[in-house]
Amino acid sequence: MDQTAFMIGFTVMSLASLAIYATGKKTPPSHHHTLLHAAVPFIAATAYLVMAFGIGTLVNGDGAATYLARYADWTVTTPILLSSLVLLAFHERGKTGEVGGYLTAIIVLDVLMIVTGLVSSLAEVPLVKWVWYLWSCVAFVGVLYLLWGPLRAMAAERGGALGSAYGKNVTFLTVIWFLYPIVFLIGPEGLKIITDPMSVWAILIMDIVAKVAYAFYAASNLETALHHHSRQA
Ligand code: RET
Repeated sequence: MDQTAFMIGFTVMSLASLAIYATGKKTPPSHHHTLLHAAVPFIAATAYLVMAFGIGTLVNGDGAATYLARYADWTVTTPILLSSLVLLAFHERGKTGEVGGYLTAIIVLDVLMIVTGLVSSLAEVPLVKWVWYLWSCVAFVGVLYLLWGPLRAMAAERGGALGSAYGKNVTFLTVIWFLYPIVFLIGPEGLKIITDPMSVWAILIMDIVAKVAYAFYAASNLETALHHHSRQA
C-alpha cells in the first residue's frame, strides 16, 4: 500500500522536476526561480525512492513509523521554497547583508522546525513528544512571522504587481504548509487517529501541491507581475 504511494511519489516528482524546468523561464530575472522550483521535486523524487526501498524507516515501540527520508527531504526542500519567496520579496534590490540576513533567519527557523518535528516523531514518552511538537510549532510561528510581517512589507514597497504576486504566493504556501502539523498531529506519529497508509497518501498529495502545483502557480504569478512591472517602469 505504502509502496504504491512511494513509487507514485517518485514518478510524479521526477516528471514534475523536468516539466518545471522545461516550461520555466531561462532568462533573468526569473531564471533562478525556475532552478529553485525544479530542484525541489528532484530532491523529493530521491526521498520517495529511498522510502520505496524501505531504507531509513524506523518503527518505534508502539508500531509508529518514522520515515527519515521524508525529514531529510523537508530539511532541504522547505528552505529552497522559502528562499524563492524571500528573493521575490526583495526582487532585484536590497543590500546583500539585508537579503542574506533574512535568508539565514528564515532558513534557521525552518530547519529547526523540521528537526524538532523529527525529534517529536522519534520520542516515545507522550510528554516529551508534545514538548518537541510545541517547540517545532514555535519555530513555524517564527517562519510565518517573517513571511507575513517584514517580508510582506518589503514586497509591498516594491509596488502593486510584485506586492500582489508575493501576497498570492505566501497565501498559497501558508495554507498548504498548515496541513503538515495537522496530519502529524492526527497521524501515527501523534494521536494515531488516522492510519499509516492514510497519512502516507495524505502527505503524498500535500507534497505534490506544495512542491509541484505551487511551482507552476508561483511562476505564473511572477511572470504576470514582471509583465506589469516592466510596463510601469
Ligand atoms: C511538523 C511536525 C511538528 C510541528 C510542525 C511540523 C511542520 C512541518 C511543515 C512541513 C512542510 C513541508 C513541506 C514539504 C514540501 O516541500 C514537522 C510536521 C509545525 C510545515 C512544505
